Amino acid sequence: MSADAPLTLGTAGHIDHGKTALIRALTGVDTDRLPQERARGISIELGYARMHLPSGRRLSVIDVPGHERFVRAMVAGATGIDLYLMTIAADDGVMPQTREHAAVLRALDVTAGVVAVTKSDLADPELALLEASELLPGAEAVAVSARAGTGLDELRAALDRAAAGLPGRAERAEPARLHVDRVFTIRGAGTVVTGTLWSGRIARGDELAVLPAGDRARVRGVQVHDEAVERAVAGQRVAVNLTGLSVEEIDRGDVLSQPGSGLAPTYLVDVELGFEDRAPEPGERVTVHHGTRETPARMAWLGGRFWQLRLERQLVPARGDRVVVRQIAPPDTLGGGTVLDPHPRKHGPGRELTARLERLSRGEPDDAPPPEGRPAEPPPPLEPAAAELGPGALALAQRLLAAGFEPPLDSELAPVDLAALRRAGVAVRVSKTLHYHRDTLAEVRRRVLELAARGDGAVTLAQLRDELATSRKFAQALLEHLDAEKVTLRRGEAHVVRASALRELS
Ligand SMILES: Nc1nc2c(ncn2[C@@H]2O[C@H](COP(=O)(O)OP(=O)(O)OP(=O)(O)O)[C@@H](O)[C@H]2O)c(=O)[nH]1
Ligand SMILES: [Mg+2]
Repeated sequence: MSADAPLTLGTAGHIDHGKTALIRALTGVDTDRLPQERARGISIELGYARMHLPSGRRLSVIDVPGHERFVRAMVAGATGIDLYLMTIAADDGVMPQTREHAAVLRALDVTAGVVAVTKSDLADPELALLEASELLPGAEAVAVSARAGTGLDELRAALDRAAAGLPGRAERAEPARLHVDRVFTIRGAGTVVTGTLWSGRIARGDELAVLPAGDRARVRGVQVHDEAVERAVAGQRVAVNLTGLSVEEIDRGDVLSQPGSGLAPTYLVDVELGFEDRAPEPGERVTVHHGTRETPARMAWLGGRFWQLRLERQLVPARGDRVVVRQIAPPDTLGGGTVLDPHPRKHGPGRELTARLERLSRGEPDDAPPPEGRPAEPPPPLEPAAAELGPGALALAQRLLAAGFEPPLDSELAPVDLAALRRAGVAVRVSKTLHYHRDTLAEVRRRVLELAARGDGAVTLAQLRDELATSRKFAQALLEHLDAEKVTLRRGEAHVVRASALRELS
C-alpha cells in the first residue's frame, strides 16, 4: 500500500443537492464547463477536478450529474472510482437519485466514501444526517455548506480517513486499460481521449489497441489534469493524445488497452449478481453497464446468483470487473455484480457449470474446460479467402462488426476495402446503401428465428426493431434482406418464417 497512490473520487447524489458547488468550494474548480450546464444550472456531462487532501494524498475528482436522465453518465463516471462523496441536501433529504446512486455504488463495489449533508445553511442537517446513516451505514457523514464555507475542513479530514485504507491501483502489475469517457480534437494535436486509467501505465510512444474495433493508435502525449507527463499511472484521470486515429474512429465507451492484454469484445458474459429490491425475470431485457459503455441485454438465469448476460452490443470486460444492471422502463438500478467468465459459450444452467462458476467466484484459477454448448462468439471472422485482406479491409471488417445492427452507410466507407470484404464474404449487402458484417447477420437471423418461435411463427417490423434496439430503418432493411434470402416470407405486416429456416431451430 502506498499513501501516495493516486485515487479517484466520484461525487454522487440527487439533482441540485450541491455536488458541483461543493467540489468548487473544495477545489476552486467549476466542473460545469458547458454553456448549457451554466445556463440551466444543472450538470449534464461528467466534470473533472483535482484535490489534495491534508495528508498530501492526491485525488482525481469526477463530478457526476444528478438528473434522473443522466444516470448512465453517472455510472460511466463512477465505474473506475476508488471512493465516493455522496451529497444529501439538508433541506431535501434522501431522494430517488440519492438511492439510485447508492445502489450503483454498491453494484460497483465502491464501499469507501463520505456523505456530505449539504446546504446546512438552509436547514437543520440533523434529519439528513440520520437518513445518511441508514442509506450508507459505515460512511462518515459531515454537515457542510458550500455557500457559508462551513464544515469543509471536517469533510477533508473525513475524506482522508476514508482514503487512508485504500491501496490505489498503481502498483498492480496489469496491462494498461482505459475506458474512454470523452473524445475530442484539439487543433494542432489531433484526437484526444480521456478516461480513468483502470490499470497499468500509459506513456508517450506506446502503441495501444482500441476495442472493440481493434484499431491501433500511438500515444503522442499524455496529460494528467492538464499537465503533460511522461507517463500516467493507474488511478489517474488521463488525457491521451493519439496519432493514427481520427475522432470518428473512436467513441465514448471504447477501451484503450495494451496490445496482447487478452481483452476482447464479447456478446456473452457469465456473471454473479446481487439485486436491490427485485431480481429480474429470467429472459428479461435490461441495460447492462460496464466501464463507460452500456448495452441492452437479455438475462439468462443459470441458477442461484449466476446469470448469463446476452448482450445486444459488445462489451469489453475482463474477469473480476463489475457490471451494473438497470431496468429499462421505468429506468432504475436493479443491482450488479462481478464478471466470472468474459467469454463463455452460450449455455443454460447445469450442474458442472454451477460448480465451475462457484470456483471462479471464489477466485480460483479457471483451468476447467468451458462447459459444452454452442460457441458464444460467431465463427472466426475470416475465411482462407479472406486471409489476403489488407489492413484497410481488416479494419473495416472490425468496424462493421463493432457497429452491430447499425452499420455505417456505404458512402462513409472506403469503396476498395468494402469491395474486398464483399468478395471475401465478410461484408454482405443488405440494402442499396448498407452492408452488414456476416456475423451480425447470423445473429439477426438467430434472433428472428427465436422471436418467431416464441410467437406465432412470424415477426413484425416493430418486434424486430425492439428486439435489436434499433430504428425502423435498420429493422426494415434487415427484414427485406431475410425475405430475399428466403428465411422469411412477407404476408402483409408479418414476415413468416419459412419451414426450411425453422428447421434450424430444432
Ligand atoms: N444555500 C446554499 N445553496 C447551495 C449550496 N450548495 C449548492 N447550493 C445551490 O444549489 C443549487 C444546485 O447546486 P449544484 O452544485 O449545481 O447541484 P448539483 O448537485 O451539482 O446538481 P446536478 O449536477 O445537476 O445534479 C445551486 O443553485 C447552488 O448555488 C449550499 O451549501 N448552500
Ligand atoms: Mg452538478
